[in-house]
Amino acid sequence: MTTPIRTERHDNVLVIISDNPPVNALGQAVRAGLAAGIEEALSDDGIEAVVIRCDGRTFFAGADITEFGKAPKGPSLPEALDKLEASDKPVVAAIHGTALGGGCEVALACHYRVAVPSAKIGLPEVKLGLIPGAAGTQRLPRLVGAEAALPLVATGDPISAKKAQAIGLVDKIVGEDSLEADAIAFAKSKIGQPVPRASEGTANQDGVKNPAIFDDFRQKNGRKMRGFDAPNAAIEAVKAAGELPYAEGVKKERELFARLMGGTQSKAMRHYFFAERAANKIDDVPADTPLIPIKKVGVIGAGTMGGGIAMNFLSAGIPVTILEMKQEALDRGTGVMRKNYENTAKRGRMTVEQVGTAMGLLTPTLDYADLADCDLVIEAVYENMDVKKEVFGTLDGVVKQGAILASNTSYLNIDEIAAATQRPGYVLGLHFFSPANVMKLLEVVRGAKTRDDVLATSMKLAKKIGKVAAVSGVCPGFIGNRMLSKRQEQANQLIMEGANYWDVDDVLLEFGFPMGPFQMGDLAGIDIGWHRDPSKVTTVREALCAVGRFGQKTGKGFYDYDEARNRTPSDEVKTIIADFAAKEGHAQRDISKDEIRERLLYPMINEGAKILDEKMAQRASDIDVVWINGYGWPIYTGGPMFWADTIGLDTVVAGLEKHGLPVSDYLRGKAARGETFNG
Ligand code: 3H9
Repeated sequence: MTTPIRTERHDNVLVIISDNPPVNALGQAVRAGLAAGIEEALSDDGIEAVVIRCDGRTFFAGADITEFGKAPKGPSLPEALDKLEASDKPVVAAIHGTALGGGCEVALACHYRVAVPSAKIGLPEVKLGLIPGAAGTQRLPRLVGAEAALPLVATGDPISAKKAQAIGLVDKIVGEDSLEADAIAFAKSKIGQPVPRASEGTANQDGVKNPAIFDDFRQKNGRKMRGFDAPNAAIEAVKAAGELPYAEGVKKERELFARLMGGTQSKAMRHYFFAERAANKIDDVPADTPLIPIKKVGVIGAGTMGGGIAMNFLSAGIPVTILEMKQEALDRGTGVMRKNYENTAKRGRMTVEQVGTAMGLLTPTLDYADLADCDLVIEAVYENMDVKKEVFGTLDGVVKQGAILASNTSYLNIDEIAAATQRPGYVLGLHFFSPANVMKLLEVVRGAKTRDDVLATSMKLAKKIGKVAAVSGVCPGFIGNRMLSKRQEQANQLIMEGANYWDVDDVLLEFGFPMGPFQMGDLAGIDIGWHRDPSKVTTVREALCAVGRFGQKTGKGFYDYDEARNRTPSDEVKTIIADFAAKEGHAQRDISKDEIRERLLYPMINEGAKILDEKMAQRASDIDVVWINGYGWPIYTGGPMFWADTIGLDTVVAGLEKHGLPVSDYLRGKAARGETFNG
């Protein structure tokens, strides 16, 4: 049997090397190999120091998540790491790539840490609904202090090697191309000195002297932590590191870890971890499909959407030619892009030079001919089939053969758009979400004739520009908006039947969405698409527009807003809705929040089931990926389909029937067979 761990002697230094692709996850064989490596070093008098490093693209990226929930096989990571730390021969972690989670804990159990400049170090367990479980919450604060440890443990965001050195987590930054040699030299320089152990550090006392750091952290990050269990447990564990002796702190960490591991949130977030990676794979497109090189991108339309789309590519260093019909619109659009970048720079998330570099890659134009040499052109014009067809017809005549033509349409038929060209195989939908430079989701819409290489290239490109992609078939609204329309239908219906519109919003807020549909309407502007005739009122939205309630921008929409944009329900709107409902002949009644929740969410599950049945989504988890990244579905419930699995499909069917709502055969069948969507 081949083992993922081997050792090599370099004079009096034993180098323990892990080779467990793709990310050196700390599975059982790796843990056993590490423990054996340390035993080898300790039992050999000729060895005076140890280096631990990894082959491949990264240092240990954490525990092997696929082992979670299965019967544990020893040695456990805490056992292996205690053995390592107990060594009186100095042990040095040589870090490249990402030292994450259990990988960071390996490094913490070593007596010293050296890293290449490009390395990143972090404890992302909270992103899996967990906290570190191999003493990371206890060793880290003792090494770097509670204040520096808190953000690492409770937000899960990794830090650079440079930052890690600044807080005392890394002892030395070494050469990018000489990690092993530099780590060996460093280890040799420590021979004969007493070994420093993180578990014996005293930096954790900062949190005891100044306990306000915990409340400050909670206050600063409260909004991001809303609804999540793990960050609070993370704070508790770091606090315990200051208050309890090491062994008791470790016990506390283990209790918290075990509780989270057994809870629904962590199951949901682990589901999401694998869902995001699965979404990137297209079942019938071979993984080795040759890709089309994308060196230059064209964007049609410099409005909010086009500008946002273009920024994704500029930020990734890909030149963009952006086209508008009129100079004024072009100037306005590129001006907004520059301003967005400058604001990012003001917030310290970009340097002024980077703004210059990104904008330097942008070529504004009024002439289609300038798009001729683009490898990919994305159209982001008005949602109208005739307009889109005309644009694609023009593009087909101008842009070089072999280039991809994509539409950013949010619901139109891609096959019909593709038919306006002589190259339907090169046409697909790339549906970005607004604001397109911020929102993570990219729905990749696969037309009937879209070629494999066009799809594979789009998935790869999505990753390059930092998006999470999911493939949808051609159907109105694709995956996301198709399901959204079912929720919106119920939201509108509920307020006609007497539900308070703020209750509808609050139900979604309490579920974990960032906002409800009426708040969303106010934010986006109720007057979008309004015909501007106050005498013509056929919907509640038109009634609100008729009295100048356009949303947040006019200080009133569904809600009244104060200067800080806090919302208060409006009596005027309540009356408008009641009058409208009376005119339409709807009887009003009190509607409970339970009914509201069921009627908003269960029809979405039913629609998701139909999407699966029609094979518009490849797998249920792709739907979860779409809703979590594009619509703010709370990740700690795992997405709509995983959530339905956790509450039981029979519950969903019974709820739909109770409210007289349609149930698809697919959903009914799965529920009757006691199945789940996610297997
Ligand atoms: C932990 O450590 C708990 C401890 O505190 C306590 C223990 C007692 N396990 O992301 P990629 C797979 S919790 C198993 O596409 P990239 C992944 O599924 C863990 N598998 O690559 C994919 O498989 P496939 C804390 C893993 O270059 C393949 O590797 N650590 C694991 O874009 C490539 O992954 C984390 O949460 C794993 N830990 O990004 C870090 N990690 O090819 C999780 C990856 O079949 N990992 N795989 O689809 C990451 O964040 C990214 O994978 C990383 C590389 C940044 C490392």
